[in-house]
Amino acid sequence: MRLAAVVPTLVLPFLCWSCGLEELIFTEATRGQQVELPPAADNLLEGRTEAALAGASVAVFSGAGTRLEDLAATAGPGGEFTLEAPGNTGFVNLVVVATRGAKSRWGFVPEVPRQVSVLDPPRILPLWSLQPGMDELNRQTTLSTLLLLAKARAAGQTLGVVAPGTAKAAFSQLSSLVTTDARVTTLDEMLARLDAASGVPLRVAPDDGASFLDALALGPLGLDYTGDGVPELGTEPFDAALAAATAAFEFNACYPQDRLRLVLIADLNSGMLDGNCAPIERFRWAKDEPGKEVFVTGAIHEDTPRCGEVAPPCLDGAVIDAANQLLGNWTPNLIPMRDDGAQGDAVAGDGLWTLVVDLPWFAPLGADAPAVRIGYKYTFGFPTKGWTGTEEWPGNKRVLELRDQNGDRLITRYDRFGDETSNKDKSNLLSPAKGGCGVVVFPSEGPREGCANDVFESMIDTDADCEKDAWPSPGTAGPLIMECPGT
Ligand SMILES: [Ca+2]
Ligand SMILES: [Ca+2]
Ligand SMILES: [Ca+2]
Ligand SMILES: [Ca+2]
Repeated sequence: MRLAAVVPTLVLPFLCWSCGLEELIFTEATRGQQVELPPAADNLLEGRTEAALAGASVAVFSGAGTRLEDLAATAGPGGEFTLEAPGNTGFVNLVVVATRGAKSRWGFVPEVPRQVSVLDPPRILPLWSLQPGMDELNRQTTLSTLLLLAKARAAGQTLGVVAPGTAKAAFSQLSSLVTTDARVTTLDEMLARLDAASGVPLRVAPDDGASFLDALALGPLGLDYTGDGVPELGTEPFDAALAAATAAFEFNACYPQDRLRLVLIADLNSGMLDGNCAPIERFRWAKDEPGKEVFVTGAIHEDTPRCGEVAPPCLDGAVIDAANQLLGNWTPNLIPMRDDGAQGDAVAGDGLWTLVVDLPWFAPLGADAPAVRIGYKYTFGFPTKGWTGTEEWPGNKRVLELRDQNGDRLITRYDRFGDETSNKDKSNLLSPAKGGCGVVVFPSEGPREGCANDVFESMIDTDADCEKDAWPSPGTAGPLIMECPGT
């Protein structure tokens, strides 16, 4: 880190511990000095598996089922392990999986708070302090975690969108249901039989519709996991028992109705193709210089309904002003994007720059109804520098209407830096053959023959065949969630 070399001369003369080094560093950083924030110290998540799994490898998954590659450990001879979680990131609804041979034990962690200050030392967080019942990973924690995952899936969601407090309470409740509710007891007994025979061959994130139980692990002769003396070859009895047990408890995912999380991803890699399937000239307008970084700037779009001018739904002027500040309000090279693997950026140094920002929002009343829109543009520059030689292109902006297109309660917009065929509002270079007409049109403006409307989050082409094939990953960002009223 450059910090160690720079800070002593730059900051120490002003240093008083009571006034807070962190504030000073932020001030210097936002003034554009060559100062980097020191990373926050790790959160050390201390857990334990039951002794039978001593030496197990420990992996961590997000509530949506993504393996978090950087969080891994090996259990010691007593089953103890420590996961080193980066302190600059808060996590919710983590699934911890300890595996040794065919045996595995699952556990659940509702919330790991990020470190408060970069000055704080590494923080030790025993898993039991984050989730009651997590003193050790055992069959009970496996059962409870499985039920949380299955409950979310039964509602057409993932555990990632459940309010952590709601999931935490449900997890605690499940340890008593196993003795009081026959549906949960039946499932627990199946897990016990499977474990005695072959380990618990479960999958955290089975494909859509597939069983959490790995049928292949049942072997060619099957296993009697129902306890009637007849081996099962398939997962149906298990799936039915799991469905019944998920009906034994309740939780709901609740979302704020006045905010929506936006994940902007700007791809700065070379060799990218635009909407015409032609190479993108990244540095046609921006100058390529070492040490530059990607910034974004923008504001709530002027078409967004403003309260006092139109009937609700609308945004208040003060709310719009605050959001404009979050977006940089058209000051270039002010709001940095991140390619350091933190705060929503999935992978450090991969040329995909990420900004996660929570914006004011209302649900539009229909497909053609007014909605919250933003204008924005990327720059490649040094902090506080002007537009010249840094912006993607002069004069135009990108436009985006905040409508969730794939039901994940996030707006994830992946853009290729300098792509003049995308959501660039004017002088758009998408060819007529690809649906271009020189400008970008919102569908709510009515059909306009021959005009593209690339104004939403959209699928992307991940394999360079010029066909869109997948929704972009929101990285480590999850949707905004809240405790449900009355729970
Ligand atoms: Ca059986
Ligand atoms: Ca990245
Ligand atoms: Ca979405
Ligand atoms: Ca493709």
